[in-house]
Amino acid sequence: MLAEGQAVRAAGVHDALGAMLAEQAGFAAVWASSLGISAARCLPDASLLTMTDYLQAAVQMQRRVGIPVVADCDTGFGNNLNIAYLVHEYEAAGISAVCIEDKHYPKMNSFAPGNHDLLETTAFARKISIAKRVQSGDDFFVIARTEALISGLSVDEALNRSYAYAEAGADALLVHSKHRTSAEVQAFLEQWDGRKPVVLVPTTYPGWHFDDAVKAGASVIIYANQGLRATIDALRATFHAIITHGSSADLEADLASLNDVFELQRLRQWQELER
Ligand code: SPV
Ligand code: MG
Repeated sequence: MLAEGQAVRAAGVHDALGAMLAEQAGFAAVWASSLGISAARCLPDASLLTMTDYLQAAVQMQRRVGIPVVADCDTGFGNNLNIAYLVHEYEAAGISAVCIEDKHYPKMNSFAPGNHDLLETTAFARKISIAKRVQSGDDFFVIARTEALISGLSVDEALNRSYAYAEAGADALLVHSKHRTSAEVQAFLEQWDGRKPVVLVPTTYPGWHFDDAVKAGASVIIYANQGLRATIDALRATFHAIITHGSSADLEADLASLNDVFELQRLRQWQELER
């Protein structure tokens, strides 16, 4: 889609069920979110889970959907050799795209208080060039993510870093921002020369319509945690109602049916295998 100039929407998910629901809703890709995968274990998104944990989660998603899984690989889980190992493992496992960010390992989630210091530009560019050098096929996609704006640096710094990462071979640049409006990323897009697609994550500026983001020059928009937050609210409200009302009767009309569950499990196709 990117090669044809089409913009892509990706939904952040933490498991195969979320990936399938995103695909059914019409998303062109899923984002195997480090925040979501950690939160599903009630752990902070702070490099506590290992590469193997994240890889397994991404593979579980990719096996069940036809759209690409973009694996959020944090900082690449270590140094240059960890990057090379990551690319070997993810590519061999059939994951289409990885995203690696320019913070130090261990990293902290972009919206959480903590250390958001960045690697030197050249050091991270080297990680990207190693990632691209060790991939074996032509289709593997490496997104370089700069946390420059998250760590309080300027749009110019984000641009300088993005150009350096593009030169190092990145297939796309993710520019993360925690600004309350799209102003910061719009300033970035106005100056970006378009040599590679730009990926945005409008968590703190949710009012920016997809069409407007695309008009401004964005190519991929990741709705990183809306699904996770919806899940939390849905489970909390459901469990609370059952405890409060003493039964689930009042809820039934608003709950997915068991047939719906069986469809998502492709139960009929599985049962046909036995015939
Ligand atoms: C994620 O979803 O894990 C991300 C996006 O990396 S953010 O949580 O905004 O850092
Ligand atoms: Mg993440």
